[in-house]
Amino acid sequence: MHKIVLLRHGQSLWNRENRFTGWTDVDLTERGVEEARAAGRALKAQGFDFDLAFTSVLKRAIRTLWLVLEEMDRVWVPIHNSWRLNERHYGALQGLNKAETAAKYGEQQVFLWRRSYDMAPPALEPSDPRHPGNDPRYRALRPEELPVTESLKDTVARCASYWNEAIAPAIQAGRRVIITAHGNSLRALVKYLDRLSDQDIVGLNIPTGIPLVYELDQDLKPLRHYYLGDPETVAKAVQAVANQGLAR
Ligand code: DG2
Repeated sequence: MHKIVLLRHGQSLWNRENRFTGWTDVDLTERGVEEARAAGRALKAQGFDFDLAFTSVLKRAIRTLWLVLEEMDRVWVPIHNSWRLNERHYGALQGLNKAETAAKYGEQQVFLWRRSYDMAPPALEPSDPRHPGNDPRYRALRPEELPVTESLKDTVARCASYWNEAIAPAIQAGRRVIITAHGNSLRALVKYLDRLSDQDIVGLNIPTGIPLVYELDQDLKPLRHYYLGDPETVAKAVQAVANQGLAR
């Protein structure tokens, strides 16, 4: 049996401001830093240990991982960064406040943009300064690999290919793995691992900073999963994520 840990980064500056973030590289808030440290302490207290870590190329997930490893006295654990674990690209919505967007376009439209499986938000224009082609960290990517918007389906495709090429072989070789990533790149991984239907993934929300443990059989099929946290606190945090798209 293999055990892996999935962790959404701690609260980011734009989580606090309730803005669509996507590939925007915002840092953690003080609360986010504390969430990450608390996750590290909880993992250590529960006897978890890691040989290898995977994360995105966005600093909110990277810093969360650093803080977890620091709390566990494991800063030497090798880290693999990949853009394929980045948050879903939120296209032209990036930077907009979710509640204001719901007030303007309707809660149903925002719900579809946030949670429908195959609908992508409006794309960035090629001339938009936010275009990933302007960011040096993506220089090695082919132009056709650079998203200007993504549906969750697009995110599943890149996360699943990274899982199969990099993460699954490491787990099968006996490495104990932690993955720190984002609300939607983790929803994508969960959809892929649990073979959730396109309908069932719509209702899944992942809170910041609470470790999600997956137990996998020898073929990496999930046996069970659970959050490392008080169930009532987890349920409230999950509901708060769902509510971010309400006009208020
Ligand atoms: C959030 C997720 O991503 O947003 O891009 O706004 O996990 O990096 O904070 P994260 C964003 P929702 O899909 O929950 O609106």
